Amino acid sequence: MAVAINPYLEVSDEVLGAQREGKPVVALESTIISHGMPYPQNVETALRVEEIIRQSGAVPATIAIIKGKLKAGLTKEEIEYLGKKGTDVIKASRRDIPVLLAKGEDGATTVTTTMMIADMANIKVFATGGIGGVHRGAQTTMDISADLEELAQTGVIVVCAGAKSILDLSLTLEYLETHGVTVIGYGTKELPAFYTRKSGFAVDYRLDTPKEIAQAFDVKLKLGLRGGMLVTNPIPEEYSMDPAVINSAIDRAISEAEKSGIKGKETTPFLLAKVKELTGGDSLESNIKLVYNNAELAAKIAYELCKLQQSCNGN
Ligand code: PSU
Ligand code: MN
Repeated sequence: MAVAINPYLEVSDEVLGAQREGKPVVALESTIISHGMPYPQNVETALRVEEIIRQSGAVPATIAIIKGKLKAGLTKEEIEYLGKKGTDVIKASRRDIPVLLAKGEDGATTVTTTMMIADMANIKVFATGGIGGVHRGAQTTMDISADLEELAQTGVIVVCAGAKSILDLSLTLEYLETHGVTVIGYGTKELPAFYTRKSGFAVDYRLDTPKEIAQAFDVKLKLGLRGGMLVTNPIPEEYSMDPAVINSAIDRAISEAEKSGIKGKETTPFLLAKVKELTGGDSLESNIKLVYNNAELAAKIAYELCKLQQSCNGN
């Protein structure tokens, strides 16, 4: 069994069972639980996302670092634990793994570390809300999320709702292009901007079905091409926000972050919390709904990919 050769990886029985039976599995991150949303909505959302994935015929694998182990598949109690501990859990990126594991500590996994652990556990599809990217002002701060580097090197499909305009979307797309990451728009030619369906920037390809997305990724795997794929799924119309409202909140949040000297890994959680505060909670509601929407799409892609993969042909 693959797990035996990695003493730090713990894949849950449910996930292992699903893989053995050739059932689709969808990975989920935990920074969105600890740093992306307040308690108790974070725990409610995390559990509901798992339920949606199950209803869509796949098995959820929420990923986190717990007591020095890389876990794929958490219990309800572990999700509750991370949600309650909130920002006291270390936000763990690639650079944090060696020390956290050596010390036996906990870590909330970002898109980067969730992709890494999913890949170790042979999970190919991952659903989240938004990815990190090139921050506005990166020309001087050099603040570029490690998520982009991970997409360049790790073979996992990441389903998100595009990127928030707390980032420089144009530079984020340039970076992805340079690193050979295909950006797919699900049913759209335009990159969605998380809270809104439009950004004014084009994606690389519009694909209209989960099957087409799975087919493209399957080609990538069969060719042995390094790296992941980014699927951007627009927020459902009824939950999308007024661009003027959300953009002014984002602008204010960014200027407050600058004034307070917020830097490094604190930047994204700070901006997310500020935007939520400035929109009186409306942005949290949209955020939750788009995560559900992404989970459903990811489950469908995982199902189609499973059909295309050798390991699932036995069924
Ligand atoms: N963007 C969101 N919500 C999130 C994050 C980003 O809209 O919860 C989280 C994800 O875990 C992502 C991380 O991987 O923030 C990126 O952090 P940074 O910008 O520090 O790389
Ligand atoms: Mn950063």
